[in-house]
Amino acid sequence: MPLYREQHLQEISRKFQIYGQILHAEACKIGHINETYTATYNQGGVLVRYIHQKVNQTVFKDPVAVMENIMRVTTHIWNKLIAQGAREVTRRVLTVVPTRDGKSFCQDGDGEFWRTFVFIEKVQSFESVHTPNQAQEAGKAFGVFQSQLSDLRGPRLHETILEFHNTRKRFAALQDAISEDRCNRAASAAKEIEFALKQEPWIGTLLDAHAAGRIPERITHNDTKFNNVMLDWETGHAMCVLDLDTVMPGLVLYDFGDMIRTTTSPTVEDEEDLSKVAMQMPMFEALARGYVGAAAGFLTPAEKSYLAFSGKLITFTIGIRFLADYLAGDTYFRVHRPHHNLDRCRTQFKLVQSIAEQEEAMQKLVDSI
Ligand code: GN1
Ligand code: MG
Repeated sequence: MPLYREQHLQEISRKFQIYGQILHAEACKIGHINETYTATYNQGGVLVRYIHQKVNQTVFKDPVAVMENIMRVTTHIWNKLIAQGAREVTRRVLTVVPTRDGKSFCQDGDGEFWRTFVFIEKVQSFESVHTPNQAQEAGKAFGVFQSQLSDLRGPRLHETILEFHNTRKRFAALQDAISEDRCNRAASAAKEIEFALKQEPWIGTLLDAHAAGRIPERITHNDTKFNNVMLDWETGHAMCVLDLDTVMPGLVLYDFGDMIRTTTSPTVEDEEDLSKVAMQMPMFEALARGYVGAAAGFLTPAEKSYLAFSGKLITFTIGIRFLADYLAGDTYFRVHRPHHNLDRCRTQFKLVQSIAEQEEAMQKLVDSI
């Protein structure tokens, strides 16, 4: 990390209620949106780590609302775990470290928002799934998370990104990006554009089911990527889910769909060898068993009937977001190589096809659980 960053981070760190001396910090490369650092402190002679994170305000226009949601959600889960007599609570739910004046975030001289979390030790996350057991743990972790929040009282959580998973809106944004073709990239994505536009007939399925009152709004995570699940080093059990910026009102299907997207193919999100990208039934079975088992207390038959479909829908939705961002010049998702967003889009579309081919069998399996 460049020195000026380290100095800046030292200043930031002093604003939080951390009673140790910062030794060093490393940038964490995971995540396409926020800037994240792992910082090591000497606290009473013991090395203790914290996460410092700068919120991307281009994406999150109202960071105060984001932090209000996060505080309500983490406090609720924390209280629940304590009441259950759970051990290692700070490894089971994210813990926000307050600033010295008791706030959940601070602002630096440039108006940037920073927050700090307790670093969870002896866990790891993965960019792709290696075993059905991991898929099952992911399903269980997000099912438990939704279940823990099913009795959160008080006002509706803030919608921190409006219409986040609204596929019709995302589709319209793609159409705009195609007609603008700001970077003259449409020709290089002609096949992907053609594929995307052909899918229009089914993109509103969940929006319509919700509007007709068939599926309810709940509190959902909305970014249930496998790499947001922390698995214990020793047991392999899911300990905690991360990245709570988009916890807000949503459909459980959006969460399950993103789990299908990120746990059922053995590949990473930007895999370039498309022959490797495929929805694998044993992974899906494990995922569905983990999720349905944990969500059984609240999941309705109508919600269950869309579980397989949700994988196709969310994978498609993220695919068109990558495509639209590619066409617009990579302004939203951080990229690490030329055409990165196009590669990501291709991987998603290959997976959409693979899910579509197996959708019926996937739903049959869900129905049997
Ligand atoms: C972004 O924060 P990160 O990188 O996990 C994005 C998600 C996408 C994901 C695709 C706020 O998540 O919606 O599914 O990239 N988050 C936001 O990898 O847009
Ligand atoms: Mg995220």
